[in-house]
Amino acid sequence: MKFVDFRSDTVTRPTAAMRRAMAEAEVGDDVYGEDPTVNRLEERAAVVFGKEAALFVPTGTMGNTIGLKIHTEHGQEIVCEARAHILNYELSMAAWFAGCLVRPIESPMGILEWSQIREQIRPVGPHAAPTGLIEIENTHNMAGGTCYPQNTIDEICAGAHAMGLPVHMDGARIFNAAHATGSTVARITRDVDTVMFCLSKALGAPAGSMLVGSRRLIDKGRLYRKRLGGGMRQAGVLAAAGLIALEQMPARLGEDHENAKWLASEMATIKGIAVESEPQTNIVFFDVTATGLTAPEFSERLQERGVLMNANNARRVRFLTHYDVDRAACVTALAAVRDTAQR
Ligand code: TLP
Repeated sequence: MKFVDFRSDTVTRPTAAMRRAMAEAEVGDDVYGEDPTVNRLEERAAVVFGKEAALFVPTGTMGNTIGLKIHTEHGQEIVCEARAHILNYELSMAAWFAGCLVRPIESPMGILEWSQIREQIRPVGPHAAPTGLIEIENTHNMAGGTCYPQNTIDEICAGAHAMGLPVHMDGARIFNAAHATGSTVARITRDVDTVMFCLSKALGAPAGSMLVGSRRLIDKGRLYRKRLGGGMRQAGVLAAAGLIALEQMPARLGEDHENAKWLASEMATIKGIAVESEPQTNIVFFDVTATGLTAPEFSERLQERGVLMNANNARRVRFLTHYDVDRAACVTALAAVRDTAQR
């Protein structure tokens, strides 16, 4: 059976242009700093984000792991939203590598306000662990691809910096945020100290993420990348695809957002399906409880109809749009969801 795959935007396969660039990539040993394609990708990422330097890492998880580590000391706290990827989907790496405790704050749309964060910053004293870092996720995956308003980011950064605290952004899908808010990634991240973004999600590269920030922090991060086993040698074959992801793919994200909106709005008319919120970008959650099925059962039945969407818990199913699922794939998915809900 041929499947249409809405499980994640991580499932995209490299485009023909990416495969060509990979085959032709000029390479060297990146641990010696001698891979010209990796160097070009790092320079371009820094320019695109308006920051001093960037570091190519194999995964978003490694980018966040290094990002958290370079700002903190063991025994500190990291403030983030309760459904943050760093807290729930990275095998407790904040504790494992940075030696920090995460202080989560619940927010229905995944977006934190400075006032909420301010309340969770622990006073220095003999009892509380000191806060070492503020982390925000943009777009917020588990809240359904929601975007931070610019003034909220600016307020968080201003408030944090006034207290001597750095801000790290998990911007795995920051280009989706830029597209949806009509902004640029440079403006969105102007005041954050570091940002991690993924080449391998909506931008379609086969692998790779970037950590971007000041030269001092990125130089420090490079050593942690090596410690974590992320010194990849002739990584230019991957960076070549990453360059295409960075330069060419952001322009087409509107198509994914339109497809997500279309599919979500059509699904909302199906009895038993409760779409959680109108999509801002390419991530949608829907509750299937009223169909009488659990989310894993619903997901399994979709699979029998050639459609892949994963259950996130007992009640909610997630789908993501990306360049490997066009409108025709959305039509197929809609029919499968309708059929499954109505049986
Ligand atoms: N997200 C994956 C899964 O891990 C859930 C997905 O399918 O959405 N930050 C955010 C916001 C992410 O969504 C992800 C991956 C990461 C970091 C980690 O990136 P990778 O998978 O490259 O380590």
